[in-house]
Amino acid sequence: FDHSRVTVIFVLGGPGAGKGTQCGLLVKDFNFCHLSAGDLLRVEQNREGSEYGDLIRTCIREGTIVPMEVTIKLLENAMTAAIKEKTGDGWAEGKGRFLIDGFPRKMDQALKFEETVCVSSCVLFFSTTEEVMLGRLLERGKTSGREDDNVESIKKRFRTYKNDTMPVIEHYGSQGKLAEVDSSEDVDVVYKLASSVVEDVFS
Ligand code: UP5
Ligand code: MG
Repeated sequence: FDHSRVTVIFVLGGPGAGKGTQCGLLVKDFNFCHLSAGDLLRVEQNREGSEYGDLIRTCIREGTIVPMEVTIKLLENAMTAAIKEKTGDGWAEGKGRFLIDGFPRKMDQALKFEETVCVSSCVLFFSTTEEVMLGRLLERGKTSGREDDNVESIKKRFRTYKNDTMPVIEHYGSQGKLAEVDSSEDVDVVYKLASSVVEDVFS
């Protein structure tokens, strides 16, 4: 995708930091297409005939990262489909705005995606403490049905986040592309900060 015609914002933050919640709100105000890498993987996991179902299930439960080829392909396909669907609907060709949520979570994915799919404009980083994230995930786990919303899996997700994803965040920090938002507060307080970051990207 041509970076001058498609805007990609990566949305990062630890498990339960509030990425999905904030993306859901940003979509309404900024006409984004929201693609959650985790959601795309969960759909692929359950797709009949998928050759990656078992692999994805194991990685998600263990909090490890699915091989990047799988995730990048899913994202690329979803971007192509969104552009096709939205062209003519306020998305004059090439004005596509994408929020890519929960990706890239490892350096190799970041480099590969930007080399082969599209360069990102900015990285929106939701930061808070493990204590806050744990509380939110356990609460959500009562009803989410997500196989990774249990203490065992959550601990593994935190470990992967520290070891693999923090270096990605530092990388974008050193490129001057990182916009950090404290996501410890209430949803609407966090949203004020997040939406002002996005306004700056488009102004
Ligand atoms: N909540 C949200 N904001 C709140 C606030 N301000 N105050 C109070 N409560 C708040 O929020 C989590 C919960 O907190 C919700 O109940 C919400 O109401 C509440 P949510 O917005 O869902 O947080 P989010 O950051 O999206 O948390 P999520 O659990 O989705 O984060 P993960 O990054 O862990 O999950 P993801 O789906 O991205 O990935 C899952 C797995 O997929 C990974 O562990 C990995 O195995 C795999 N994966 C890959 O392999 N590769 C990828 O590229 C991506 C994923
Ligand atoms: Mg999410």
